[in-house]
Amino acid sequence: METVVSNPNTNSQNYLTTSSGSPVDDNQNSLTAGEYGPILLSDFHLIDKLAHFDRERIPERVVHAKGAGAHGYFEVTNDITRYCKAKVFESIGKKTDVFVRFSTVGGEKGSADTARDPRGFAIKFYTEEGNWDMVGNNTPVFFIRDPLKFPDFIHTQKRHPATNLPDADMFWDFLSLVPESVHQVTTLFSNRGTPDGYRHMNGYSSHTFKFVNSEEKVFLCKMHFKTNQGNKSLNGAKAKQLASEDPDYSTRDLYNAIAKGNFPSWSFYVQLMPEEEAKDYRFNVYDVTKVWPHSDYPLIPVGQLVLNKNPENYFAEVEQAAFSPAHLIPGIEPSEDKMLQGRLFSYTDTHRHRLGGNYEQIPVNRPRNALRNNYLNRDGFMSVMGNYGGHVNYEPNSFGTPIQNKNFAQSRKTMTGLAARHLQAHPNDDYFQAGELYRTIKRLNPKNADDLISNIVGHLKNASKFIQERQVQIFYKADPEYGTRICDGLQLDKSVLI
Ligand code: HDE
Repeated sequence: METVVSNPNTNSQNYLTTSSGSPVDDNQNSLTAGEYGPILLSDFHLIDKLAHFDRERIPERVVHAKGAGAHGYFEVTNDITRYCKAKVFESIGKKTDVFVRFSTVGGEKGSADTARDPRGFAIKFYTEEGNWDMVGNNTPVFFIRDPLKFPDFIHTQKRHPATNLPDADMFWDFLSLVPESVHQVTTLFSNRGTPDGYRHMNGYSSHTFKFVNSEEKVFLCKMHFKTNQGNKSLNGAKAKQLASEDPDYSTRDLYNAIAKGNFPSWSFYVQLMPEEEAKDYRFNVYDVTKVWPHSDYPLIPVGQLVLNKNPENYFAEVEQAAFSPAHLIPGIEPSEDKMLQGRLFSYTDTHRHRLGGNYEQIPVNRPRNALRNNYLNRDGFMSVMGNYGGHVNYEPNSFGTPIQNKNFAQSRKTMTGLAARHLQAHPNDDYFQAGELYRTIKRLNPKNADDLISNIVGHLKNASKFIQERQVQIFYKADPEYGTRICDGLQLDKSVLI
């Protein structure tokens, strides 16, 4: 469990100072009236130190609280300029700085890295057209397809309001009432649900985005980052063992690999669909519970993502990193995916709560390769970059400040429809890809299908019987054999399957 850490002394001055910069004569003994007397208010150093300590914690991320991060670069290896005009893809060999944060989802900041959970896979590309954040997971799909369900779903994966304990009833009650979750549930309980650290897993945009080329043609796009280290998973027993023996397993593995010069990398591919093909495709291509078959939309290589530098300070760079799917650049746009639309609001909202309104001035979040010319958002807590000096703070104005440029307009699309709370109902759609996934896992390695069944049974058995029965029916609809095996594992009466 050794961690390789460099600990440079960055302080050129050889004496300690207060936070206002004046020399400290004694950092061991408080200033008191007499040897046994009370402490004096004039001990600024003590008061400053305690007061700062009292404020050391910021709100942890409501999801994805436990994570690790690293710096690196993205390099273009294939020309995709006919699909996307974003400058980050401009020429083969072009390199762009990145910062990546990996995470688990449900656990708190101190929770175990090896929990059965999706893993976050968030990349900040510091492009010259501003920061582009690809905020994905290690799974190509998600549990739900409407953002209105997200807080409820997350509540069920966390702690019970009364007991403050994870609760199998809550966990499965929600999932069994929301059958669209079964594809992701199948992924989660397969061995991919407990990856062997962060280096041995893929990353996916999961959502459909839009790539736009210089002629304003739109290609719907799903992004894949395939690990060059090979996919490796832990089996359920090993993951549980590590959770107690080395709860920071993935964090340590990533840090040590980079510290030893063993830089992890991922190959970036896209699946592209001309936008006009979407309406006649056999399922809703904006539905984040679905993958696009590679036989219809093959993977197109784009480049390499390499992580080659550990953070120097965890809090400054990893804890304060603020990713958002709304941080996009010309040529990369959100699609109509409802989940993605909800996310466009939620992330920057959480940053304002967690880090403050000027979160994008924090060095890790600054658009460091682009000119940040927004002199309209001024003031607020922690405006630490000069606040645009004497620039006027409105536009239009008569003083020659930077102005809008219509060349950067997003692609256009006609939208019509009834404003209503539309049910995204697609008959049978909830089940068929989950069934396909079960059959693929079994075809590739029957042992992995056995693990999937025992992982589900081992968890679902803790829920109430009526919930087990409802959930088994969902697995059965995905694939009769899949449902029957879980039914048998739980020793339920097979009549529930009819
Ligand atoms: Fe997130 N998610 N999410 N999410 N998510 C957050 O933002 C949210 C979703 C993902 O390393 C939060 O900065 C909503 C899908 C990652 O800092 C929050 C919905 C996918 C990270 C939030 C989703 C993700 C987050 C918490 C449904 C994969 C960690 C802290 C509409 C495609 C980023 C934060 C990091 C973090 C909201 C669903 C990935 C609260 C509302 C789907 C990798 O804003």
